Amino acid sequence: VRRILSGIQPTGVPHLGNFLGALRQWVQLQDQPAQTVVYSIVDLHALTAHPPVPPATLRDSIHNSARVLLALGINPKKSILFQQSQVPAHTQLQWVLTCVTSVGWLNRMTQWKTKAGSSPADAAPPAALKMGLFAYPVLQAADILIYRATHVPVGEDQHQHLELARDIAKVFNTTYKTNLFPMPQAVSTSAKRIMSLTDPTAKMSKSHANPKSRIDLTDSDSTIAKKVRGAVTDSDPTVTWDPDTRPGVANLLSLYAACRDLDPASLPEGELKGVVGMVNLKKKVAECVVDTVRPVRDEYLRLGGEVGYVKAVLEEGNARARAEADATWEMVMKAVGMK
Ligand code: AQP
Repeated sequence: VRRILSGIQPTGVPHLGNFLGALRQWVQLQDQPAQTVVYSIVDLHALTAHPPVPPATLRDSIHNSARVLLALGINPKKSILFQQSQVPAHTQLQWVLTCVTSVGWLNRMTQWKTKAGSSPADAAPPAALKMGLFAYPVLQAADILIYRATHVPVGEDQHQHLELARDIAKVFNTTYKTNLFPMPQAVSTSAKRIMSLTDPTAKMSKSHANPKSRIDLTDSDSTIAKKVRGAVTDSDPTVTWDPDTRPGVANLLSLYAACRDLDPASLPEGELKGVVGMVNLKKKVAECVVDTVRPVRDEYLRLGGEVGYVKAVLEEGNARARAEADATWEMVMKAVGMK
């Protein structure tokens, strides 16, 4: 039986990169028979943001993330939608996993190295960096393993962390001579990493300071058009697929392709044949992004009048997730000898 788990950080409003890289797939996966599907708003992970997210903002982001997830089609009858911090077994398991995870493994994590800003791979990270950021992938492994998940739909940027979760599962099983944790495997979309509109060499990110760098799933049609118009490209007016030399144009083509389920390399000689000039390309891209975002945003706005419903969905999800997670925690305590 498949057990599916994934999560999203409430560090802001989910954006188009989250949607095309992961969330769209969350919706599709919940329609298959005989499986357990668990989707988490991972607020404990959001505490690793620096500077910290102000409490009132975090509270709003948790609620708004739930609203966006419901708006894009997560169905609480088919999936358990819950808030991570309300299920204590995540952090309980994290501690146990921390005790079998090597510091060397965590030091190799690209996200840690990027966020730590230590570009030479062997440079020591600044001492003021927080333990939470370093241990983030262990909590992520606990998020997955506490549901004994077999399938994890995540964007390409998270594959290294998932690989680590498998290593941690393996070392736990070996250390405690058990087969408690199955090896979780990634489920990927064809949309790879969606890049920032203002810097096509960095990924589109919720927590980036410049809101023009991303398209939020709650943006109006005119905001989307404005952001796409402002996207960084280059001075060549032709439309070609050259991710290495023309990353800005490639990112626009990737967006178009992902929204329409096409191969981006095929666009210059296919659907976008004859399009010349960045203004024209951006018009085309804005149109298809608007078509993709509009239904989600409209439902999000409608759910603004249903605060009680959104809260009730999370509360019920929290209780169901606790039951699932506590069952695994019992098994972990027995395997380790705490019970
Ligand atoms: N740019 C992206 N392109 C494709 N997929 C992406 N994902 C994130 N950014 C992109 C995927 O979205 C899911 C949820 O992400 P997350 O909230 O757990 O954390 P993140 O990867 O750190 O996303 P952000 O938006 O960059 O958040 P911040 O700024 O808070 O760090 C994941 O499956 C991720 O792969």
